[in-house]
Amino acid sequence: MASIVPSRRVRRTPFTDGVTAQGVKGYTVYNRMLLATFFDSFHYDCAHLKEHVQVWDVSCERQIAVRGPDAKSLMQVLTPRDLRRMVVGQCMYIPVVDEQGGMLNDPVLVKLAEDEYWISIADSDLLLWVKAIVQGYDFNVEVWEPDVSPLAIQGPKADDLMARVFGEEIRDVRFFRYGKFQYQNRELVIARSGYSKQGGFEIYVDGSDIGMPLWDELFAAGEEFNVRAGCPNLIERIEGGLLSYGNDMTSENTPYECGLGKFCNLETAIGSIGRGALLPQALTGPSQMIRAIDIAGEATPVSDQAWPIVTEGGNKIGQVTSVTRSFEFNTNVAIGMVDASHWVDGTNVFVEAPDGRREAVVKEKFWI
Ligand code: THG
Repeated sequence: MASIVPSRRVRRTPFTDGVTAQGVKGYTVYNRMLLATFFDSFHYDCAHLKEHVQVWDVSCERQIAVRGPDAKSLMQVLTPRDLRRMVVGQCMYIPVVDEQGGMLNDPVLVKLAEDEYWISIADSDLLLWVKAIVQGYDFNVEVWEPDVSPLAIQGPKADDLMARVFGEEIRDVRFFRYGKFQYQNRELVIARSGYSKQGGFEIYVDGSDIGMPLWDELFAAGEEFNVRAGCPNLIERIEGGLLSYGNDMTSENTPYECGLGKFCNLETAIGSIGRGALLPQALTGPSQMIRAIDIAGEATPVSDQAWPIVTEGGNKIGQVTSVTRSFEFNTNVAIGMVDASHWVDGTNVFVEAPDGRREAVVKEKFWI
């Protein structure tokens, strides 16, 4: 495929010079911003991620800042997840749905203060929705996109690298909690989170001006840990079942279909948008659900189209939404949406790949 031509519409990040210098080979666009897709190859990047440590420019995980007396009420209107027990210093993965219960986004919510949050969004224009809800409900809050760019440090050596730069206390940060750490006289929010199953942190870099100095310091300190530039890795995220908004689910899907029912508390999330629409499905369960799909045969190509999942007789019973070759598991790993009739673990199905029909198995557990 041809390259992405630079333009002001496709925003660069505070780390783009660093990403370029590290030899990025592929880009995608996410929240109208550059996001690297690979540096060496998906395979090499994946193997390195599982063994060492990587620095990821995930600036495209833009923040929606919400501050004011009604911030807490606003957030509970925006998500069917019960936020009453969320404390300052905590992060939560929250479904955000429309009035029909359709997924609008699956952000990480960061609670900065009783009256202040960051919504760390996936790839959809959630800022418009939040601003409109604030207007419609007449909430007393400010809503804006701050100059905050997440930098993820992922991999088994992430703690060692981060301790070098931010001190030993970084090791005490618990999963989906954050601490505040000093860097160049600025307080940075650093959470133990990130879009991989290999462990690590996300630094919410507050101010573009400190972006490259921090990037360079991480690479200098990481030399002995074999640090490399990386990015959310297609293989590892499918093996781990990490969902990609726009790929694995859209506003056509409910959180129950996405396996995010555990993040919906309809009994207590009173007043949340979409609650009424979701109630029946909360009782009966969805009619289709996201599943791991193990696809036989030669290495599949990556794809920008959903591949039908069919029965032997050719009836469509689902679709593959993300797929790639896994070298660790020596098979084609995929995420798909599968009808209730075929979603039980171990069900044999067929996938209509571009190069022909393949045997596949539906799995209830992902590979990692
Ligand atoms: N970090 C931050 N912002 C983000 C992402 C992120 N915004 C966009 C996108 N990623 C949002 N989507 C996800 C999807 C999965 C997870 C986080 C954000 C995730 N899931 C864990 C899992 O499934 O194992 C844990 C979820 C939980 O138990 O709460 O981490 O990556 N800042």
